[in-house]
Amino acid sequence: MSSLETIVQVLQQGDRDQVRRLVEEALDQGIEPETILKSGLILGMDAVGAKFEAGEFFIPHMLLAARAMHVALEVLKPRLAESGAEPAGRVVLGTVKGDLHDIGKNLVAMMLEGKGFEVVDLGMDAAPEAFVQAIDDSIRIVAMSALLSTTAPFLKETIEAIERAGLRDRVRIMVGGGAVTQNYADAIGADAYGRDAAAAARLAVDMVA
Ligand code: B1M
Repeated sequence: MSSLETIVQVLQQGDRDQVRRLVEEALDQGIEPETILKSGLILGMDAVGAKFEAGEFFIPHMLLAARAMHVALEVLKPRLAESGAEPAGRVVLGTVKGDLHDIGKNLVAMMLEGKGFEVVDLGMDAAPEAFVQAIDDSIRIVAMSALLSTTAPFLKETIEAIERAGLRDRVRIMVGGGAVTQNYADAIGADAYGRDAAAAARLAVDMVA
């Protein structure tokens, strides 16, 4: 089994120490951090999601895998975020109300920081009012993540709250996450849809260019 295939397997078992060791080894072998992320860690999380859907895994399995994923991302963080970029602006980022998935959001934060953005991270379960309150004169972009079909409507509610507060013209709004598509983003009046964290960072750079 290749080292990436082993990461896919061990992440599903939620073994933090093993995952950390395997990610460090993969880096030592010269495997690109983005490859470790996409072909190891994210594939592992997808497998966890598929097993949950099939009734083979339950919430504790997802939590253990998420904890292992957090540890792995800490190892990858310095390598993923190629630093040295000039300050590019400030971004408010959060996972929307009712949604407790933060791994994708954290990845987006890392990639944005790598492009020189300062990220105001509202965490997960961030209410529309929290986004509105975080928008000050320095904020150029509002970025929101939603993983559940039940929480995706809060993307729209947050955009509407920003409109009601008279702030819509001041910021560009980007959305993403498993519950979101380009069509959905267009329908709710977002300015951009990020397919993944790297795309989100590229879009953010374009937005402030
Ligand atoms: Co949940 N969960 N979960 N879960 N969970 C999913 C999302 C699910 C798809 C699993 C499944 O059934 N296949 C399913 C959602 C189905 C749906 O609504 N369509 C689901 C469910 C149903 C639930 C609960 C309702 C289960 C229950 O209680 N019965 C519950 C809801 C809790 C809540 O939020 N209120 C729940 C709970 C949890 C845990 C808390 C146990 C845990 C999260 C822990 C944590 O995040 N700290 C968890 C996990 C781990 C998952 C899976 C297995 C993995 C999520 C993940 O981190 N993926 C997930 C299945 C899956 O996604 N395959 C699942 C890796 C991460 C890198 O991907 O976040 O998609 P992702 O981010 C991607 C892109 O989406 C994008 O960039 C990243 C890649 O570079 N992206 C953006 C994300 N945000 C972006 C923002 C952008 C741009 C791009 O611009 C701003």
